[in-house]
Amino acid sequence: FPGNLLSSVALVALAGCGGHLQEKKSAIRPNVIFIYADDIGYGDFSCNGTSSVKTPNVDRLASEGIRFTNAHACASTSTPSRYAMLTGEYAWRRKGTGIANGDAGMVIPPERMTIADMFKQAGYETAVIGKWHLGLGDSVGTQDWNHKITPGPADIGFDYSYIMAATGDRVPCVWIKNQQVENLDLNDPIEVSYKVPFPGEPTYTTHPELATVMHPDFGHDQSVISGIPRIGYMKGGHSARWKDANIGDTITINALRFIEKYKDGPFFLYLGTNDIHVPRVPHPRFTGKSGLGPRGDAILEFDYTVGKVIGLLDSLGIAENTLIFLSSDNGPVVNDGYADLAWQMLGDHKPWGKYRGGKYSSFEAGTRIPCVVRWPGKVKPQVSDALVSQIDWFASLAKLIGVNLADTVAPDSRDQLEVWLGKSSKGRDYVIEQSLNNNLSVLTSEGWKYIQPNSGAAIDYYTKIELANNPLPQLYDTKNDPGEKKNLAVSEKSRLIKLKKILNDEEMK
Ligand code: NG6
Ligand code: CA
Repeated sequence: FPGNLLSSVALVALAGCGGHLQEKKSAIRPNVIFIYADDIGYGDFSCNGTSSVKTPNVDRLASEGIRFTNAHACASTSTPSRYAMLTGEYAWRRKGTGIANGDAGMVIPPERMTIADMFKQAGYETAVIGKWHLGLGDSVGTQDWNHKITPGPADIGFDYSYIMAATGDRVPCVWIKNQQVENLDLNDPIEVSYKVPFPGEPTYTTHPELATVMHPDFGHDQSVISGIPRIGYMKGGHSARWKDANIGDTITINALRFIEKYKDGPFFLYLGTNDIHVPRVPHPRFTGKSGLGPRGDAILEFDYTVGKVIGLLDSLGIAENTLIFLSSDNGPVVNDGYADLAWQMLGDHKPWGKYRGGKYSSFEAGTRIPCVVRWPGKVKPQVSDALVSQIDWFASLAKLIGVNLADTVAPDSRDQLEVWLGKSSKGRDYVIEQSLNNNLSVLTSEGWKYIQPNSGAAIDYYTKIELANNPLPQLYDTKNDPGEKKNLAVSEKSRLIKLKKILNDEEMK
């Protein structure tokens, strides 16, 4: 047996055994990789049918594994989605889990057990590489970017971290390796503010000519870093600033190095890509290749990353003991604030597939994301229509590796291992969805969807996305009406009451 498939390795503290560690004979411990895309929609991959962009590596993964058609992220924006995925607790239960700025304090408190803690405690080597977007340090604006920043990923279970603090469009635009800024010259210290510009430092408003790589369409008019105007102000750290065209490669290379180093396993790698979040500046070798402009080219770059990862697993001979989850943090957006011709060049491409809305929205395209699970030899290739949610990765993988979770850990996560491994088609009874406005929805396995009444804007002024905010309750039959066009709240009163109760009960927990 390869080292990480030993059959008797998971030591489990069993309740009622006086704290004695007991071996669980049945547990196996594959490597686990999350390839977590940013803003890639259900329809962005060719395996999901409505894409004009060819994604051969994702499609290969799908054909060798399970392609889920009814999989959900926990929220339609990044920070709450990642918070819930990593902690197994819905983000809407916690304050301060909305879209984080680059100077946010750590959103997951160190005392909360994460899925990385779980793997680490079970003896895995753990890493997060790529987009973080979960804050660093004690509280907003208090970080000293020129020294070790704590708390950080190491405090919530990641042995190794190589991250962007927030998003590609937010300062600080630097790589942070094991909680220290990489390539920093201490004679040019970094300062960050989300309140006021630094005196004498140019911004896009004062110096638009500095935007040599990309211009904003809306927002994104503060510090100009590496030729791109961003959200937030940043001073110093010139030697550490990333070049956007290299972000994809930097993340990929670091992920490959980690896999290679720990090939004997078991390892847990959370690989969060920056693709295809704005600003979309894939490497020049992808420029013009999709025919859809930078957004499509960034999808190609994402697919390239996937290809590199699965290619390395093949060449190291560890594909069969590596379980991959590929998914996205939220649904798609076409124009998210930069002048990158995304609408003009969209053509027939449907990032949202047959669903309505997109990123930020309560409509299905907000959280119904692409999802593929591959484990050669263990998982039979198939398409699964089971209703699944990323909230369950935690409890399901705990089950897989033989860890018993205390009741206080991952409270919203349920063991759905059989479904994730394609042995059962009976997924969740319902999933809970969360929008930008923190509006909640319930979708049941029968396809009934209830969206809470909300006074927010119906359509986002800038992105043009239909947010599904409506002062009246909405009820859709998504099996027969996947585009959520016909509100049945009045004619299906009893169903409405039933779904409302599910949501109320969840909120009371
Ligand atoms: C929005 C940004 C958007 C993106 C988003 C977070 C503007 C106008 N829009 O506020 O560009 O950064 O936040 O995206 O600033 S997420 O995928 O990380 O949640
Ligand atoms: Ca996102």
